[in-house]
Amino acid sequence: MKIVAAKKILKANDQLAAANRRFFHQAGVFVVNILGSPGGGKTTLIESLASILNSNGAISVIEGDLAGTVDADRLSARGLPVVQITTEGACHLDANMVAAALDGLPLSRGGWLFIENVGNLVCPAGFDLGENLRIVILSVPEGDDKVIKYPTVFQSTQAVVISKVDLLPYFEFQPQRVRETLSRLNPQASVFEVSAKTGQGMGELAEWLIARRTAAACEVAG
Ligand SMILES: Nc1nc2c(ncn2[C@@H]2O[C@H](COP(=O)(O)OP(=O)(O)OP(=O)(O)O)[C@@H](O)[C@H]2O)c(=O)[nH]1
Ligand SMILES: [Mg+2]
Repeated sequence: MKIVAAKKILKANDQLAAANRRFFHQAGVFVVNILGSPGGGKTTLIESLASILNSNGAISVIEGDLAGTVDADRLSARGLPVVQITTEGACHLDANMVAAALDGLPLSRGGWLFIENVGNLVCPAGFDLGENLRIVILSVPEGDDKVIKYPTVFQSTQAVVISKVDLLPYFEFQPQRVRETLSRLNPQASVFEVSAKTGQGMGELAEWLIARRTAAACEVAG
């Protein structure tokens, strides 16, 4: 019987992710991997960020879904260059899929690549795609206990975006609980409270992304 250890698969993924990272660096593109549950607001966040960041570099998108092209069609209708990866059942993107999607995707020096991962709070956590940073979205209707229940993904991220805060009056979600749990689990992570519907907090998130991109460019130059 042949047994392939998960560790080996992850090691192979890490090598491909490193190659992606070199490619992105040479192309001068800043890459953001967006994780979160199904329906948490990933595509809506990309739409909102695209309208705020468009004067700060061109934006391209890779969309990951099990099936269909709904999200890619949405973003394409807004004029964004987008490639859809249909994973055909796989619950996460991997570095190999991203490398394949890059063929034919226009990328601009000084621009952004947003990767919308498959909606899932578990599987995507262990797969580096070669991104500069990760964002995990936690929407208000999901509940403020998700950081406790799904620690791996929240440990792996540079920022947690509490989304749909316009719905806070209707749910027993306390952002402070998320902040407290994160302060023990991943104290380095930045936390944002946003509503892509009303625009609340979106400017702050965009400013943070721009600052992270500038810091990454300085690190390379230094
Ligand atoms: N009230 C409110 N609704 C939102 C907000 N952001 C997204 N939504 C709604 O939440 C639903 C899901 O949003 P999407 O952006 O499609 O979520 P997603 O994470 O991309 O979903 P999948 O790709 O299917 O995993 C849609 O009906 C959105 O209109 C928000 O800030 N406030
Ligand atoms: Mg989506």
